[in-house]
Amino acid sequence: MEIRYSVCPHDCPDACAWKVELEAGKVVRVSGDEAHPVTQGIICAKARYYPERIYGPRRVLYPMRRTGPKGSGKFERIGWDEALSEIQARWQKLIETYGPEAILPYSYAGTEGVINKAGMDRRFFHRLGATQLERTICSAAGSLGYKLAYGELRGFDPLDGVEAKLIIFWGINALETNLHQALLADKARKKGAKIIVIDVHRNKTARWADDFYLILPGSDGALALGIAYILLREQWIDRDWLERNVVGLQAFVAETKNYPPEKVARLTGLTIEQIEALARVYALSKPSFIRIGNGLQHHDNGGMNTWAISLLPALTGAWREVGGGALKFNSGYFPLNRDALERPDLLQGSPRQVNMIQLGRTLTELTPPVRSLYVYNSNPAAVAPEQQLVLQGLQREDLFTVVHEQVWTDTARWADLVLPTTTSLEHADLYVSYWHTILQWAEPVIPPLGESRSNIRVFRELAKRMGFSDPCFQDTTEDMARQALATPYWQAQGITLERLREERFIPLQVAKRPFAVGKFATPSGKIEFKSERATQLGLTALPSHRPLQEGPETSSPELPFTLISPPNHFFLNSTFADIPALTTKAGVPTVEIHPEDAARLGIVQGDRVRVANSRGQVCLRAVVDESVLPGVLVAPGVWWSEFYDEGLGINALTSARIGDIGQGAVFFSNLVTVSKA
Ligand SMILES: Nc1nc2c(c(=O)[nH]1)N[C@H]1C(S)=C(S)[C@@H](COP(=O)(O)OP(=O)(O)OC[C@H]3O[C@@H](n4cnc5c(=O)[nH]c(N)nc54)[C@H](O)[C@@H]3O)O[C@H]1N2
Ligand SMILES: Nc1nc2c(c(=O)[nH]1)N[C@H]1C(S)=C(S)[C@@H](COP(=O)(O)OP(=O)(O)OC[C@H]3O[C@@H](n4cnc5c(=O)[nH]c(N)nc54)[C@H](O)[C@@H]3O)O[C@H]1N2
Ligand SMILES: [Mo]
Repeated sequence: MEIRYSVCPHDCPDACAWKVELEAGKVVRVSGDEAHPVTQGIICAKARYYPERIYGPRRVLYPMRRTGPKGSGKFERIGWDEALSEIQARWQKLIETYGPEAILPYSYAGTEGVINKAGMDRRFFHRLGATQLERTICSAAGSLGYKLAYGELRGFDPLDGVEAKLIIFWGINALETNLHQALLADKARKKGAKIIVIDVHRNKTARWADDFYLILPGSDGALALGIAYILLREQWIDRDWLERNVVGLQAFVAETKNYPPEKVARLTGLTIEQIEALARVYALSKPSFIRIGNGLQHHDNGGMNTWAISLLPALTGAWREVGGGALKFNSGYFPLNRDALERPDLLQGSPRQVNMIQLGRTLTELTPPVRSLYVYNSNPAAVAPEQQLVLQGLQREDLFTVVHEQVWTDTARWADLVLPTTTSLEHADLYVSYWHTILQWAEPVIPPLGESRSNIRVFRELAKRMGFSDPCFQDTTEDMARQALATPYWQAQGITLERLREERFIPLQVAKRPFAVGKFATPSGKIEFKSERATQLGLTALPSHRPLQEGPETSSPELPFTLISPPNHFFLNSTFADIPALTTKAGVPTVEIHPEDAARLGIVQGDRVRVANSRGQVCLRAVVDESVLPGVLVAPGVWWSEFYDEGLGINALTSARIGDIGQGAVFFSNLVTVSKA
């Protein structure tokens, strides 16, 4: 038995430190590293199945070439040399005939390892001049909304949150999506803190909280403004702090007059008493913090609503105290030298850009067409909206698709070439978190399985074949880690690769009260209650409630339900949905429906129901429960297509429409009908 250490690479805020047990050179157990200040020996239910992920039957082990029709699943094993030569030959021909924009890279955060997520790949596609991908599928709108207020994406160190006396989980299902935030909140609760959840779904976090506010989708901005109305009416604000730190307050105060409790009750589905109680407990508990989630911003008005919520801790002066304020993301604390990693200077000219959310439209409608798609770190056949269009695109015989994957995903099935990649236990990488503030480094724990090769290695080899001579295309992982760490930012002073190797994880220097003395990265240098930038982005200059394009205020007898499809407890986006032990625990794809709606439609518990709109239809099992409001449906999880009765997944129903700011996704602003199947 041998013990080694690693880091969980998945797209999750917790970025856990792993203890990995090996027997005869094989990984037999993955658990939490007790020494890591945030992980504290605890990891989620998913990661514990890592040995099955590494050694499971779904693992891609060799380069494979398609032999049958697209999507038939017929492939033959080929060598790396052959695979890389084929890519080079086909791309060179495409470039000669159509130019490099005929090629589209498609990736997201399959790994959060800095080097394998966005490094050599970016250099390669910059130099190639390929069509550029706007990577906005996850959190673009909310991140920009938060930045409208504070200018950058940082809050406080979550470890300091244990000092709080009130914690609001707003549009975040922390118990399932940010486990260690829930564990820290529990510590605060033991010291007397109260936990409140504001959500459209009585999820696990809501059931565990002290108080729960079940609101209508897309009504968060109205609720935040309604709370502000009461804080101002009662003078529960920190005048002195506000005077020094914010701009636009007067105009904001006038705007909140449009959000009296009666109106906010109508918009949110809450009672006036509930809104009054929420404002009171928020104002009078100190310190208080709001953990702002990703769920609430997957809407047409997600950027605006995040901005509105972000302003509440400024009104009460919550930032004055340790553990007070807000936490959206902390990516802004990691001062890596991204330019050195990604080398945007290699880009000549300005290739066209396409939004990753609109992959389906891109593959079926864009002219001149994309003729080759290179997918890595993502499973778009499952996760991207307008799934029918995505699949239609992937079926195109004239599209040369390469998928670099660890496992045989839905997307891999449609590829011309499938290339095997290493897992994080088989390659080295540097890890940041978008929530905690600890930098980590992991060495490989086992050799690569089969013939798998890491992202950095494959892009290095492709660069060589394409004749790219810039020395940066020969950089190793270690070279790139050093380049990333060579930054002038004070938070990273003294952090070297050598130290990281020695210590595995190093906390950044983060102020205890980061915004106590205001110096904000906004245009005005203050927290912006009124924002010029917002108007440039197409919003109103002051936060306001805007109805969803597809939501409760626009529903009709033809499309009466707003469908929410948040992450599943047992999967990480679509990752892990291939592990039998986890899919068994997860059961089958379900949809939660309010008892009144179910009764009206003659639907009972466990019925097969058809959820549909103009984009597609999906068969799900009904769960009749007051976990949702009337008119709202919740279908948790992005499953692989084989788990859905008719093969189409939840994203057959979601729109590739772009949200209010940041070109973000509107996964949860979707109207549907439901009927017994
Ligand atoms: N187990 C697990 N963990 C994960 C993931 C996973 O797939 N599985 N995915 C990871 C990724 S990539 C991300 S981005 C994060 C996301 O994690 P979170 O930040 O928790 O976001 P979601 O789970 O998308 O949504 C959170 C909650 O918002 C609710 N919601 C939807 N619409 C609204 C609304 O209009 N208002 C309010 N107040 N609430 C609303 C949803 O019902 C859900 O309960 O989780 C990460 N962690
Ligand atoms: N309906 C609905 N759809 C959603 C969401 C939702 O809540 N509801 N959530 C959205 C959100 S927030 C997000 S972030 C996206 C996430 O969408 P994706 O980024 O596509 O996430 P995953 O489904 O986890 O797919 C990641 C893939 O990367 C692969 N991978 C992991 N490590 C490596 C590596 O080192 N190299 C290579 N080449 N591949 C690797 C994994 O095997 C996995 O198949 O989904 C979005 N889609
Ligand atoms: Mo995400």
